[in-house]
Amino acid sequence: MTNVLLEKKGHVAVATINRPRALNALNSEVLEDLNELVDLVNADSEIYALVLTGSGEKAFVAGADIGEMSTLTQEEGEAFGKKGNDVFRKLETMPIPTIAAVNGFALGGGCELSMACDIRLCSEAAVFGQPETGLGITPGFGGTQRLARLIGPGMAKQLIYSARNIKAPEALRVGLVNAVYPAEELMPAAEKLAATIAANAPIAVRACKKAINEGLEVGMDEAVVIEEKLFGSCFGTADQKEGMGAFLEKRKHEPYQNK
Ligand code: CO8
Repeated sequence: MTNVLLEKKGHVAVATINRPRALNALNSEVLEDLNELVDLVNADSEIYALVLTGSGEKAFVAGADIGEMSTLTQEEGEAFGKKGNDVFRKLETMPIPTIAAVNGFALGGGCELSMACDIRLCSEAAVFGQPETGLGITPGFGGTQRLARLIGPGMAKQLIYSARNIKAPEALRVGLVNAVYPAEELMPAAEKLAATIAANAPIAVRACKKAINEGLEVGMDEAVVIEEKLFGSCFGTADQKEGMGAFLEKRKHEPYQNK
């Protein structure tokens, strides 16, 4: 995995997309490394939350690699879109929570990558956008779908049709990011949030992610049943017993054991 760096800090993993000479643009190799990253993190039961960022001062990810895409045939274009979609869907459905720390340009595939994470925080220098129609293509790594779900179809259509980039304050206003930080405060804030999440009962946190993600795909009658089952499953865990026991005994709970 040469294009993605992985560091563990307690129960938090920090992954950095590391192709700074091309502003971390997503070529096939980077997509393969992202795929491997998800496998590695999923296989490590000690990791409870993941922060994803980009290397360098300028970019989170400046998009899919335009050089690699420029000569694709129709079939190859569809296959490249599927390759990205498969990786992003795998990231989106990872059991643990994911936070995108957007430290600069998040354009095209970069904006799409951030949207495949659960939470987006960004620096004041961040720029988001789906510039694809200006390049003669549609967003191809889930942008038409996730942007519309995140910020509503009206604003998503405006941004995608116009190919207009937006800066951090506007991204905050439209609900694309949860918070904006000065550049030097972004990673500490993202890691602090990840550590806060990681200190809660991991099985319960994972159940919440599953309930929200799966519930959003179905009608409310089915959605509440998804929640009921996951809620019920928590009562089979040692962490639930410790968490509620500690409350009733008026003491701080022991660190959760992920069981
Ligand atoms: N792909 C390949 N190389 C890139 C990309 C990219 N997306 N973005 C930047 N680079 C490279 C530049 O070519 C340059 O390389 P070099 O030094 O060898 O010339 C290097 O990174 C630095 O970039 P700039 O010199 O352009 O830096 P600036 O600070 O002047 O500009 C920008 C920064 C504004 C981010 C500018 O680089 C830019 O506009 N980049 C392209 C942004 C873009 O349009 N992204 C969307 C791409 S399309 C997409 O993501 C579709 C996703 C779905 C695909 C589905 C396919 C089927």
